[in-house]
Amino acid sequence: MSEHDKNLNVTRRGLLGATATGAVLAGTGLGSTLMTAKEASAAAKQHLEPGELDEYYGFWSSGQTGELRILGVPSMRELMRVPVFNRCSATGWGQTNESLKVLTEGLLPETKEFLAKRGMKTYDNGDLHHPHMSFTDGTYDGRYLFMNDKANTRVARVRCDVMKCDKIIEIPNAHDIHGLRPQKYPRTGYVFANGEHEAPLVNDGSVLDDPSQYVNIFTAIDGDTMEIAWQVIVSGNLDNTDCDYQGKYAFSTSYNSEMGMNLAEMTESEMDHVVVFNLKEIEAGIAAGDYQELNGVKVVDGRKESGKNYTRYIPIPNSPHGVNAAPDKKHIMINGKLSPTVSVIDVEKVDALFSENADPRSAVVAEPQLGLGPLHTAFDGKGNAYTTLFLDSQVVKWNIDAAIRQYAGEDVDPIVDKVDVHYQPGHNSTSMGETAEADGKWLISMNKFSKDRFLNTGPLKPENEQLIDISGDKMKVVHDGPTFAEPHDSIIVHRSKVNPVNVWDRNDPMWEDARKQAEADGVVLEDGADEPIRDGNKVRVYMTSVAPTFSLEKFTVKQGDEVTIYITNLDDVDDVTHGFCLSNFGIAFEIAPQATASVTFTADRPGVHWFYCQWFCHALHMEMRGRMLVEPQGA
Ligand code: RUQ
Ligand code: CUA
Repeated sequence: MSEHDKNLNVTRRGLLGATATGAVLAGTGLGSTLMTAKEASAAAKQHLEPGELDEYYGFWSSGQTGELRILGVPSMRELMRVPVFNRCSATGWGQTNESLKVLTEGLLPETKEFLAKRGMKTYDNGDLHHPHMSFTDGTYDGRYLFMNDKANTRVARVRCDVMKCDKIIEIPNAHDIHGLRPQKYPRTGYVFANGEHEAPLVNDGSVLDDPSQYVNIFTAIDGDTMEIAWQVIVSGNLDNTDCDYQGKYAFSTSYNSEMGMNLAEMTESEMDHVVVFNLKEIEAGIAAGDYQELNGVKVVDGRKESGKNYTRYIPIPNSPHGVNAAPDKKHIMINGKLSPTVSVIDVEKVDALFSENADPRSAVVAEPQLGLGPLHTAFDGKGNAYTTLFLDSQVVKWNIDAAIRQYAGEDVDPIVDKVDVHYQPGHNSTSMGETAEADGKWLISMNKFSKDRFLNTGPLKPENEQLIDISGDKMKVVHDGPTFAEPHDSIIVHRSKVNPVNVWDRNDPMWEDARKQAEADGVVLEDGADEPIRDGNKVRVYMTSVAPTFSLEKFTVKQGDEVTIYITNLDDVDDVTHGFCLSNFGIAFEIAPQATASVTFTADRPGVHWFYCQWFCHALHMEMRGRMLVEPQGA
């Protein structure tokens, strides 16, 4: 750390107070520091020459933007945006029939009804916090990515072969899905999802101010079918979650064990808790019929007073937030947030919690004091943990074994190193760090504020994700990366685990409905049809595309017709994606090589309307266009 950095650090701490606002103010106006020679040489490892490929895929959530992002690590180049809960102008996500099917089929009937009254088919916003890959035997298997939507209580899945979302489900009974993790062992299996906000179990408007009728719901989803396996009612709210490497337990933090309804009530007690879910007991309870059925889901009672072995509650100071399983397959870190500590749970001591009169704290084997505002912890696979300190604007590296020995009474300091980050970090992630194959090369600190780190963009500023080289004893910040809302969480996956295709398989289930409709119309999607097919006031137009032409240069429909346009992209060359944009109809979407995509709309504007290709595909891309004639009503 340079002298200048040290001073900044002191200033920031001095001004801090114990509030986020204090820290925010303290960060304002701090100038960027020049890179030292040492830092510059570390940065050289991070820099890739043009054409060089990254060693890792980074899968990023985008918070309130609602999409998934793919970055290359360590270059931090943004490679792709995968729309999930949001609407996307470029790909037509939220508009094509194929995407609308994904976005609507998993909604609850009452939600569909509620949205229909507002003239909507689905939500068009989301709050995507936590993207995580499916596991087999404790490491990533490259099948799926799962992610939550806090805004509208949904869970989505993205297929890693095509990097498109193929399932979205709304979670009944729960409210506002926050923490989410896939089962690590033997495989995923379950995807665990926390409902963060407590609500009356029967939420029909008759209860407001009786907290005793409020509950929180933990959900296990079957990651293969994307159906809900079971739910558990818990005491207190639920924040983040993770699970062990044994396939026995899941752990969820609760910052509102008080079940308070406002800030003062929520932060009242010094101790909150982490809920331990006993998967075998829950499965056995369901098999034995010990559940109530709510909105078609089997729900067991795991509240403190239930007297059941479905859950245990381990007291943790104070409004704990992140939960992170260490790659040693033994330790689970519970990040204290308002407490300067991380509580370390030994999974081998969890079995004993389910025996009678067990001390619920007996599974805690360390609780190191790390600094102010510990939120999330990542790992290097070499016995060290890296915890973000929101209030201190630092990442602290600490040794797990030393922390355990200190807790047992030995005079050791577990803290190995601290580095300033800019500013106020939330999540962090390390290369392969949430798997048993953590490799200790890179750490991303996802910072909630960038302040002065970039050119000023006005009152709304980007966030800042920083890349930190953790291969040595000392951490080195080697890259600042501005991100639009927001680098909430990420995972860093070695590229050997991920193997996307270059062109779609013509048999892909994504456009199953189009295939069936074409069959019924006696059309082969790959051939298209010379004329629109009329079926009452429904008209279906089948087109193909080969750069730089659509198979139809014009077609005619009548005003008021419900028109569906199917386009099959016959190009099977890497990267020749076409687009279909129907101007002044608000219609635009992507058709990647060998894909079929479709859209349905009402032809309510008479006249000639050009459709054109909106993804640059060819030297004659501008000429890749055609006309739709809408004959006026009565003509
Ligand atoms: S939570 S900043 Cu939404 Cu991931 Cu910890
Ligand atoms: Cu096809 Cu541009």
